[in-house]
Parts: sequence; structure tokens; C-alpha cells
Amino acid sequence: MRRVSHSPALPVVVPHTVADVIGATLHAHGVEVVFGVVGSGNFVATHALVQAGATFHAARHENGAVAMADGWARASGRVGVASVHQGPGLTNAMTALAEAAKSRTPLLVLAGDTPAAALGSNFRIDQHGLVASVGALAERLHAPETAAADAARALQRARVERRPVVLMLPIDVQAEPAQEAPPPVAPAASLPPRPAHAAVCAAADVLARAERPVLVGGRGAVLADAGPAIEALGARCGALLATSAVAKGLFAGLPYDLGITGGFASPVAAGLLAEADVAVAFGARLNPWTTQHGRFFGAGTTVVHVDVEPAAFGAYRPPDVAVIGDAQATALALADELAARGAARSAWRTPEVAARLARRWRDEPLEDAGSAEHIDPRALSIAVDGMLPADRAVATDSGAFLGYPAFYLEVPGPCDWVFTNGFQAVGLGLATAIGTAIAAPDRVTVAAVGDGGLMMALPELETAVRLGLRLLVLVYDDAAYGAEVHHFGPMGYELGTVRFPDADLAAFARAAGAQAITVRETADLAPLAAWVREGGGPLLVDGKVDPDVCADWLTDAFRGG
Ligand SMILES: Cc1ncc(C[n+]2csc(CCOP(=O)(O)OP(=O)(O)O)c2C)c(N)n1
Ligand SMILES: [Mg+2]
Repeated sequence: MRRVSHSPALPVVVPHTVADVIGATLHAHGVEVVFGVVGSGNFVATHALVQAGATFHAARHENGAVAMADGWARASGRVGVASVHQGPGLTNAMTALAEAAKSRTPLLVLAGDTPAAALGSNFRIDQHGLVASVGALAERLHAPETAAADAARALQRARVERRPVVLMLPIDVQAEPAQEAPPPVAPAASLPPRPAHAAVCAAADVLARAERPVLVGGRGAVLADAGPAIEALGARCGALLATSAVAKGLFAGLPYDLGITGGFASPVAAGLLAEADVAVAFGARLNPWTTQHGRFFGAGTTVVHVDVEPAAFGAYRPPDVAVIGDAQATALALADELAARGAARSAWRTPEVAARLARRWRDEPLEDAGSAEHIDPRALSIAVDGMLPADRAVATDSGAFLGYPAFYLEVPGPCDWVFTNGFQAVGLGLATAIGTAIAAPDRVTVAAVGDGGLMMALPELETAVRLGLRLLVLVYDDAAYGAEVHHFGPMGYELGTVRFPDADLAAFARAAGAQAITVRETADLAPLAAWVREGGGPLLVDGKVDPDVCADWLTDAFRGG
């Protein structure tokens, strides 16, 4: 056995290799933050990116690294970047990569890869086939001469196509001497796709006649930063505004905002949505969650669908008018077209509707289902919402608890709401929240998670502590896979496979170095007020909630299929 010391004081001789070209090119094209787990396949390229000027954040699991990059991208509006080892490093990242693909997050994953001729390598798998199978794009470092172009192209595709791109970096090509390459060319300015005039006119015809129009913003509207343009259109045609669950916050604070449409709609919003005669969906596919299984935007509603993807039209409900175009560009064009046709209409924007909309979810009467052992999850959410500063972000996991943050935790804008439910995977929420917190470290970020999702992501508690993040890990702890309890319990199944003994989650958090409290009534939240006042690293709130209380939205969802 030999003891080896690695002194940072020793001069580091860095050869100029293809890996250096990759790092320098990505930094020159704007990459400043990278998340990752480093192994032999991505060590040198990651090192080169950091040498070039980027900041590296180590995750404890590759799924965490990619979820962090996803959260960071959604909160910052920029391309998120992660770096993983080849083979198992990439397979570990697949769930988070699938989520990013389904949610159309612009993401670049740098993945080591085995040399083409290393047929016997343990690490060898079909990396291209793997990432393509979850909807990500596979790109490749081909040769020393193409290294700069390969890196720039991968980044540009992620940005323009709004997708995760995985850049395969064969380790033998990375290690080759750098070729003299022309200096990196700045990417061409890419303008968002503008809608055809005829399509704008057809949509304007519908809106000009509408009595009770609703404009719905989805993920495509968030990616296009279309909130102000859609609001301007709403003011011109007298429309109410609503979002899909993933786009919560898009119209925050506006007087005619209904909030989320679908299963998470407030009673007031649900009443109005069911009466809409016209709906214009901007970057929202009107899936069964958004329409509450057809309760909204059914046969009695004329639907205009605006999307950059032709394949999106009719994915769930055939639109009456389909407009291919960027959400922002189309909202602006529609507002211009209506302005050219005449004066603004008030339509559904009446004082009576405004008065009805002043009522929020938390104003609804609450029959407290708490007990000596358990806090009502709604009471927990309302109390936490009231204690946090308004400038905050919320990132969620998936599970039965999901409605509580959606209903009760307010956010100032759509980039402050990170709702990783494109793949409906449990276990991504904590890491997504870490990425979100890193994007804006001065405010509080809430990771709203279930006990099951937290247990899947436990190692990243150490990451949150190590990075000293202003992170509130809010656990809806029912000691169960509650979604399954409420799904199969009513059918009479025995539930031993989805229930667990009560676990002291606060103790896990303290072991990782975080502060933590166990909460069975709102009075137990007092240390949260001190944490908000005094600052400091992560705080975990283990909210002990009753496993037998099922939210109405979930009962509805199971009923709807
Ligand atoms: C990775 C993954 N595994 C399993 C599931 C199936 N599933 C959906 S919700 C859920 C329970 C999650 O439990 P928890 O995080 O405690 O939230 P709860 O439903 O109890 O509120 C499970 C296992 C899934 N969606 N994703
Ligand atoms: Mg649970």
C-alpha cells in the first residue's frame, strides 16, 4: 500500500487536449454553472470547463446532478449543464433526463463515452440509444478537428430546440492533442417562430366574437416568456387568464388571473372555467389534468391552440383553430390584429368577476383534519406560506401531497415554480430544488416533497448542506406511498406494501448537518420563523400528516382515470 499526497500547491501541468477545447468552447458560449458527479470519463472535460471559468457543483448521484441542472435551467431561463461519467454514470441519470425531455428543459449533459474500439469495456452500452429512448437528443464529439463545433452545436440545439441534449465524449478523442481550430463563432441569433398571418386572422375571428374567453398559458408560454404579451391580449379582448399546473405564477398578481386550471383549480376558478365559450391555449396541450378530465374546454368551448410543435395539436383534444408559432410572438400578433380591427372589448372582464376572483384557495373554509399525532396538510401549507417572504421559489416532487403546494404556496412568477411532473417520477424534487436555489441563492427555496420522494433522494441533503443553501425542505410525511394508499385502499386491497413505520426524518437531516424540526401542530413551526429571520443553511420540516386523509383533487383524479 502506498500513501499518495495531492498537494494543491504543486504546479498543475495541464496539457492542451481536446477536453480543454470542449471546456473552453462551452464557457465561451456562456456556460457558467455545471452540476455533476465526476469519474474518469468526465474528469478532464469537467476540469477544463472549470479552468475556463465555470463553477462546478458536485451532486451525490447523477440523477440528482441532472435534476439540479433542470431546476437551475427552469429558474434561470438559461441552458442547464450537467456532467456525468460514461456507462453507469449515464444510466443513473436517466429518470431526471426523461423528466427534462418531457418538460422541454433546455439542458446539456456532458457524458464520457467508451472509445469506439473498446468493445470489451465494462462501461460500454449504447449511449445514443439509451438517451434517445427517453426523448433526449444524442450529440457526439467526433474528432479533434470538430471538437469546438461539436460542443457549440450541442449547446445551440439545447437552447433553440428547448430539449435536453447529451454530448457523448469518447475518452480517447478527449485525450488527443487539440487541433488548431478557428476561434469559436458566436451562435446566430435565432428568432422565435412567428405565426402565419392567415392563422392569426382565424384565431382573431374567434376571439372577436367571444363572450367568455380564457387564455391558458402552459410550459410553452413560460419558455417563451409570454406572460406579459398574453396579459396584453387578455386586456384587449376581455379574457380571463389561467395556467396549466406547470406554469403556475405566469399571471401572478394580475386581477383577472384564475390561477391553475384543472384538478388544482380553486372552486371559484372551476365555476368560471366551466362556463368559458372560447379558450386559447398558449404552449399548453390541454391534457386531462388541465381540463380536469374534460370538465373544462369540452365540446361547448371553441379552442384555439398555439404551439411551436405541430405534433402538439390534437394530442388530447382537436383544436378548432391551430396556430403554429411561438407563444409570445403569437400573443403579440393577435393583440395587434384585434387592435387593427377596432376598440378593446371588456367581454368577461367585469367588476363582478373581479370581485369573485379576489377569493383565494386559502380563503376557502377548512375543516381541520388534524389530531394530536398529525397536522392537517392544508393547515401546514397555509402556515408555511404565511411565514415565508413573498420573494421565494417552490420546487415540488410528485405524489399525493402535490396538491397542497399547488393550492397554498404562492410564488411571484413562473420561474419561481419548478414543477417536475412531466414524467411523474417520484424522487426528483429535492435535487430540483437545490438547482433552483443555486439559480437565486438570496431568497428562500422550498422543496415540497413526500416522505417517499425524500427517501429516494436522501444523499442530496448532504449537497444542500455542503452548499449552504437557503433551502426549506417541507416534507408531507404520511409514512406511506400515499398516492398508492389512496388509489388502491378504496378498492379493498391490503396496503402493507405501501405503508412504512414512522421514520424520524428530522434525524436524517441532522445527520447530514441540516437544522430540522418535527411538526404535528402549527405551534411546532416556531423555529421556522426564527430561520426566516436569522438566515442559515437548510432546514427540514418533517410534517407528520395523516395517511388516511385523501385530498379531493386526488379522489377526482382517480375517478377520472
Ligand atoms: C420513480 C417512481 N417510482 C414509483 C412511482 C409510483 N408512485 C407514484 S406516487 C408514489 C408515492 C410517493 O410517496 P411520497 O413521496 O411519500 O408521496 P405521497 O404520495 O405519500 O404524498 C409512488 C410510489 C413513481 N411515480 N415514480
Ligand atoms: Mg408519503
